[in-house]
Amino acid sequence: MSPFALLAAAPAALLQGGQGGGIFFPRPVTEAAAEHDRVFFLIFWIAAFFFALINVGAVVFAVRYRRRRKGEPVEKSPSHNTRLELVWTIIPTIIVCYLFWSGLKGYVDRRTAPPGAYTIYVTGQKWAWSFAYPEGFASNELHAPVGRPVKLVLTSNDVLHSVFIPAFRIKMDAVPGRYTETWFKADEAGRYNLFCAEYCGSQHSLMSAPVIIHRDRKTFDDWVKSQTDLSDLSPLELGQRLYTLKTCSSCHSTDGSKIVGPSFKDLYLSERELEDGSTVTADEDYLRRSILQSTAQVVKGFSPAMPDFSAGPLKVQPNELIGLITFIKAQSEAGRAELEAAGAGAEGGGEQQEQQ
Ligand SMILES: [Cu+2]
Repeated sequence: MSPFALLAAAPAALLQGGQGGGIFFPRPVTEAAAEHDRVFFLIFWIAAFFFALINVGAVVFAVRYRRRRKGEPVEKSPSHNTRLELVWTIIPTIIVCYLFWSGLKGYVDRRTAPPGAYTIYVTGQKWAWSFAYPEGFASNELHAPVGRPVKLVLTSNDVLHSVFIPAFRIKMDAVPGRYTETWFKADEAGRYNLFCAEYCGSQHSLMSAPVIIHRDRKTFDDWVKSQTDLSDLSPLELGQRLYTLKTCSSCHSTDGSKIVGPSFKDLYLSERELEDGSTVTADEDYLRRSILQSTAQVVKGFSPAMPDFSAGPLKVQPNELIGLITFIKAQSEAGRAELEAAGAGAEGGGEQQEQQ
C-alpha cells in the first residue's frame, strides 16, 4: 500500500473500524446492523465529500476572483449554463433517491418480523424492564438463541420508555396503552446491552438489561427449562430465582452497594430510619409490607420509586412472598442463623447464582 493510500484509508479505518462499527457504533452482530452501518457510512462519506468540495471551492473562488484594485469594474459572470445545471440536478437527485430507498427499505424490514418469529413481550416500568416469554415466565434478562428471529412486542406500564440495543442497531419506543414491535436475528453468541433510550425520570440512566444470545438452541432451551421449573424449589431457592425474575436485582444489591433502593445485605433485623424520622426494625412483617406496599415506609435517603408488586403483571404470590423474605433474610448474619436453626438450609444463599 502506498503512503498516500494508507493516509487516505486512515480516517475510514478509525471511523468505520476493521469489521464495521468503529468509533460510532459497537461491532454489528446482526445482518440488519451491518446494513445499517453500510447506509450510515455511505451518507457520511457523501456528506464529507461535498463538505470538502464546497468549502475548498468557496475558498479557491474567493481568492481567485477577488477584486484586486479599488474601483476595478466587477466582471460579468455567466448567468446560465444548461449542461452544468443538468449535471448538478440529475446526479444529486439519483443520490438522494437511492438514500431514501435504502432508508425506507431498512425501516420496513425492521418493522416486519419474519413469520414464525419467537415472540417476547417487553414491558417497561420505572425503572426496570420485564421480558415475558411464550413459555409463560418472565425475566429481567432478554435471552435468545443465535440465528433465530426474535420479535419484541413492547408496551409500558407508566411513561414512555424505549428499547435500544446498540449492537443490533434497533430502537423502538415502549408506549403506555399500546403495543409496538421490532425484531432482530443475532448471528453471534454473547452478552450485549439493552438501554432505555427515552428519558423517563430520575433513574432513567439505570434502566438497562442484559441481552444474552445463546450459542445454540440447546443451551437456550436449557435456560428456558431452568426458568420454568420452579415447582420443587425450596423457599430460599425460589426467592433467589425471584430476585432476578421480579427485577429486584435492578435496584437492590446483595453486596451492600447502594443502587436505587437499599441493599439486602444485613437488612434483616436492622434498625431502619424512615423519612418521617421514626425508626422501625426490619423484621418479617416489615419486609412483607415493604414488598407489597413499598411506599408505606420509605427509608430515609431513598425515593418511593418501587413498582407495585401487590397487583398487575409483577404481582407477588403468597408462596413467592415467603421465598423473597427467606432470600432477604439469608443476606444477613441474623437471618442465616435463624434459617439454619429452622433447618431451612441457608448455605450458599448469600451468593447470587451465575447465569448463562
Ligand atoms: Cu425508561
